[in-house]
Amino acid sequence: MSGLVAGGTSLDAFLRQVAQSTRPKPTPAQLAWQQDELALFVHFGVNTFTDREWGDGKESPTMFNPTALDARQWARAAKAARFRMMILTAKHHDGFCLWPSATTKHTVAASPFRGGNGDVVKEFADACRAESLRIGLYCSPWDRSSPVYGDSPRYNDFFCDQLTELLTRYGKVDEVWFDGANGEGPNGRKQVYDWKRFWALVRRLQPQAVMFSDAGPDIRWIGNERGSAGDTNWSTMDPNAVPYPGADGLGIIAALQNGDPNGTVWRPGETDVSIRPGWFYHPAEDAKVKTVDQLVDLYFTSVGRNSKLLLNVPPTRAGLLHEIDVARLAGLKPAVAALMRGGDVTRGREARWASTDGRSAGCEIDLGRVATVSITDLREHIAEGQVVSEYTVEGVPDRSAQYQVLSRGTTIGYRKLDRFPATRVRGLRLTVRTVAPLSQPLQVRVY
Ligand code: FUL
Repeated sequence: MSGLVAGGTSLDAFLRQVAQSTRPKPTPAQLAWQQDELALFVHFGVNTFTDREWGDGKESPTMFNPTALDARQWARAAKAARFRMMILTAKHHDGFCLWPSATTKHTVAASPFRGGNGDVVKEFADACRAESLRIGLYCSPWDRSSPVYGDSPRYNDFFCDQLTELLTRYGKVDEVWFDGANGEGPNGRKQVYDWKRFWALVRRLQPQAVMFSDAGPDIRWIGNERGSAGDTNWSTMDPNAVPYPGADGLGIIAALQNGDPNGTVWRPGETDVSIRPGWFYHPAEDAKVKTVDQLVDLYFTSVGRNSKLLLNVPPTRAGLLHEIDVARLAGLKPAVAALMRGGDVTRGREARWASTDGRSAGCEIDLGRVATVSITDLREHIAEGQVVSEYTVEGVPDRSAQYQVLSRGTTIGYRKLDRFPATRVRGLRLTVRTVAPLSQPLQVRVY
């Protein structure tokens, strides 16, 4: 692997090092966010009780009445399913606050929940901590109940006050989630959000938290709610491609799906999708919960495409995750493990790396026995950035046979998983093209 790691004394080696070192890299928080792989989204609020997806802000807070709310049950289900974080809709578009905010009367304090003394955000944060899960909060900018929405400076103050409450009352927060939805329509109220101010406030109050929105600044939306990251998915991005959350126009979805190999910022994509057709719980959807096989597919099209899966599992009116959802959730990781049950066949075998120039590299692995394989799992050392733009994995059952392609694609990044028909192999060959030299050999696992 001598030619792989830029070093040595030649001018060529020096130039390679420069090309590598100027590329964007993740912050420690972005890296930890990605390594978690799985996060649970929790949509809960007045919509749970009205059976709607978007409330209009006119709901009476008295209808919010979960009778058996147990955030520990959510957290235990997440933990048991190997999820590492939970993100709660502290406020959705209807403006109802799941915490007793001083900014509005449209909150849990005006509901029968815990006799008006309840605080769902607190119970949620406590439950996350008890189960060692990271904590994320979603605070919708679009607010249909706030009377000052549309009076831009006043609403921006109001929104900052809400963020301040959320980010100072509940201890450490790891992700702040902003969406770009706005259904006001052409004759609706027009609010100009002060995104720079919101982002600076979050940075000041919770410097370690990553911020998610279509426009980052730390994590970008993946461009759809179907659970599918771009097959080509760079974690680098042109910050001007999506100027603000909710921006639409030509090329925006492609920019979110694919990122940009020449992008100047590190902004990995998060894949949010619901286990049910809706984001909020609706009894009529109990028969439409995604199956374990569907969840496995989502794992491959998100985590397996250099993204992170943010899977929504909405609590019922009782305030509990439904048993069907909990069972499906619990089935995901074991089902992925079952696909890999034969173990990594390259384990303990030497990968002989060769590099022809700074833009390509490859390795061969002799397995020492014939093995049947059906999954490749490739990983770049993303702490130093992302550089692979094309890869091919080939296998051969014996020395006299021809190599055949097992998997091929474009980007790898944190992790690229490919499934293919079971094939008998003894020798493996990986070739990659890169946009800058690899800082370290790729991690290759084959199951
Ligand atoms: C969107 C919202 O409009 C949906 O209701 C949901 O919360 C989804 C995750 O984000 O912007």
